[in-house]
Amino acid sequence: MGHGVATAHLGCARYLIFPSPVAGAMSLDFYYVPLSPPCRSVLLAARAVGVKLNLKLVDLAAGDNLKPHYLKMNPQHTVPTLDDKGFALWESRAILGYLVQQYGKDDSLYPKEAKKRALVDQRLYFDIGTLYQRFGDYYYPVLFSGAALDAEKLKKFEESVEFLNKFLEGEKWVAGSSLTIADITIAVTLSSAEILGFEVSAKKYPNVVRWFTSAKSAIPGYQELNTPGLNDLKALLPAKK
Ligand SMILES: N[C@@H](CCC(=O)N[C@@H](CS)C(=O)NCC(=O)O)C(=O)O
Repeated sequence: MGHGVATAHLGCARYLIFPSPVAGAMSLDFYYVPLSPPCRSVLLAARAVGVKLNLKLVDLAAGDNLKPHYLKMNPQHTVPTLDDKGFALWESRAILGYLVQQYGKDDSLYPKEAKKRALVDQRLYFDIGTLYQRFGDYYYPVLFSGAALDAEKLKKFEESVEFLNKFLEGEKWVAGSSLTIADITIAVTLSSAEILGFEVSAKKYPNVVRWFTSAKSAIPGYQELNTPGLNDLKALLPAKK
């Protein structure tokens, strides 16, 4: 989501009930907005790792992220931002890697072995630079600037889902044989497109559909942590005339 997000009712009260804390775990301050896909990736990764987040809802419309204390922590003023006892980190995919390395019980979500990690990184960069980028190029002008859907931008997004379909040929997960943080961030991107009306077609993208179905049940807390923000995103769609 770009700058100047026109927000969205943030529905604060509803979010105070999640995510459920993990008993005995450490707590990290987490600045977020549920409708933001990068924020939802972090919620899911934290649950998968077993880290409790001390949730701090940021009201972008009110400029919470432009206040001095926020800018001191993150001069780029984006959500999500993690504050681990004074260590501030933003960029969701960097946060996902950090959570696994710092707090994971093992490295399965972000393997240490060079080639396995390189493959996860490739998929993370594919998401930030291609899949999520093209998703945003297509949908965000409609949600935040009142623009019309652009067929050329849709073609570019469809091409990126076709790439994903090819990556998944004969593979259970997006970066090898086990679930990783790349599955989390890519599932969040795809679910965000789906809620906004993109058809994840079994005919066009059979491998993606097979993987997406598995990911939705294998990612811990998927429905609980992803669905409320998806619904908020959908509510930003202009009413059909
Ligand atoms: N690549 C970043 C994107 C962060 C981003 O653009 N966040 C948006 C909300 S989805 C935001 O903070 N917008 C307000 C601003 O940039 O001031 C990530 O994955 O964390």
